[in-house]
Amino acid sequence: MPPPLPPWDGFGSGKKTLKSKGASAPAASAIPASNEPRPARPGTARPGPQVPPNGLLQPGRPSLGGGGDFYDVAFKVMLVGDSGVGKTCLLVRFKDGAFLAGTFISTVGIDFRNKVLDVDGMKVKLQIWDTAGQERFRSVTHAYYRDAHALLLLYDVTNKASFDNIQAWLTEIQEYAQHDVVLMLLGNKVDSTQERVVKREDGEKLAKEYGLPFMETSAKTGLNVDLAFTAIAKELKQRSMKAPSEPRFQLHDYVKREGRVSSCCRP
Ligand SMILES: Nc1nc2c(ncn2[C@@H]2O[C@H](COP(=O)(O)OP(=O)(O)O)[C@@H](O)[C@H]2O)c(=O)[nH]1
Ligand SMILES: [Mg+2]
Repeated sequence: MPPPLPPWDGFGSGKKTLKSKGASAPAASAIPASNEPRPARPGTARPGPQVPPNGLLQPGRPSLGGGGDFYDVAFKVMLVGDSGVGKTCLLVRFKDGAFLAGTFISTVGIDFRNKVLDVDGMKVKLQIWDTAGQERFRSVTHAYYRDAHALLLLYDVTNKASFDNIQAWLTEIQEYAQHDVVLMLLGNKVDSTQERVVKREDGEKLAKEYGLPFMETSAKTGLNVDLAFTAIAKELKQRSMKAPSEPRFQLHDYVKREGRVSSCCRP
């Protein structure tokens, strides 16, 4: 077992210090600098037309993307967690409002999807990256972490090992992600009440230990899926504003207030 990590201080603290190997500007309003060529990922296409050749988004630059999506500000979000926890399904649920049952999806994987959200009158584009199979060997290309403005870290409430591995994922994230990356812990598959082995309280306890916002989700029923991405978008949007006119968005409070508890059968 790796030694316990200190509580996550990457957000909510207002600190803007960054790791020396990261960006030199606040991560939420500036794209992390990365001059290294983006490593090719097996079986995936290059980023679509919305993304410049260097693979980076340009927050603050309204654009007409491939899907005709105007936006004011854009961010990269990454889904991480063990293989099979439901990352691809979560992304498909959020983007298309559908659930992909069966096992084929876990081998296919997808690259990324864009979705533009209206956040308090501002068009916030999220470019959401799926880890497309690499998580099986926990070999997610480290450059991807560095580029991410937000990470959704998932475990599966029906799979204890995926929960136990969260600490290892946090070690990776702490090593390779931006210091002030927005990070949220999600316990997925709460619709599977019979198979549940990780209690909601266990997820809450772990999240508290590391200072992370936490929710339970279901890609199958859609529970809290939109909310998770909306919360991320709100936090990122506010961070990107140089002199926010509104009171500071409180991610933890928002998630606590708005999150729905699965209606049935706590173990
Ligand atoms: N019951 C249930 N099954 C899910 C949920 N999310 C994903 N799955 C199933 O779990 C398996 C793995 O999902 P997938 O999205 O491929 O996981 P990934 O490897 O993390 O991308 C698939 O068979 C999905 O249908 C969920 O919220 N509830
Ligand atoms: Mg997948």
